[in-house]
Amino acid sequence: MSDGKLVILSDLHLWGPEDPLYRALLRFIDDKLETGDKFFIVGDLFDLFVGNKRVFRERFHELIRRLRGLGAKNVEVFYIEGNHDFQIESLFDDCAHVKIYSDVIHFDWDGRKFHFCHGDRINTRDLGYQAFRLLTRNILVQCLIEAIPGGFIDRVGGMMSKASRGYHPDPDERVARMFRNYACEQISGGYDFVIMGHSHHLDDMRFRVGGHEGQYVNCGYPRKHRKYIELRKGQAFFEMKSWEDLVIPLRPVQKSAY
Ligand SMILES: [Mn+2]
Repeated sequence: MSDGKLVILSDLHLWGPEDPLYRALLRFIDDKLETGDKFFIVGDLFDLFVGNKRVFRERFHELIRRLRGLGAKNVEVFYIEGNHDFQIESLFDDCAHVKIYSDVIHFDWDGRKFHFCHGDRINTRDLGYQAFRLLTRNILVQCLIEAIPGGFIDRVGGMMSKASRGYHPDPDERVARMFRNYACEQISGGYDFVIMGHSHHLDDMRFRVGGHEGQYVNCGYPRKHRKYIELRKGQAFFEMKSWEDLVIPLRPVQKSAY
């Protein structure tokens, strides 16, 4: 019997039902999540899911059904949109147990303070991306995304996603440092835990600021690192756990895409 735990995943970049990681995630949801758990998806669950479009709903219907079904198990789902999956809030409109966030989650649990965000706003030097984010989160463009046929978004987004894979071959140290600095700032501001994704850099660090110790975790790129993050009630820090049944051959095309 579980007291309820926090389970964290991000950056799966699922590309479809044939993706072995997709099958593994369905098993993960069935096996690892128990009554009272809170399941946090910290962005980029999908390699492409923009707008609540039928083409994406159909492609990922089994996963959507699983997430919807978690309500019956009393598992809450907190979904932070990433830069590959956004404007999806209406997908779970009718599910009280699934909450979608477009930016940061400030969360209190078991007497501790948590700061969750995908992390795509941290690298402010990536001006191209910051402009893209500003553009896509603009109300006019949002209306446009509503109106554009899903098939078109799928084609253009699919091409952009492939291009970004070549563009960011590997997570770089400089970006990892920016994320750690950001986490440290949040911890000095009073947070006990900072949880992010996006950088694809597996991280587990503790910062002590003026007698207050906090932890920064990032589950990296599960396709490569095969980790997820968990915190049980009463546990002092998050634990990086191995995703035992996740054996996925890394193909060049799946290399990395923030
Ligand atoms: Mn990302």
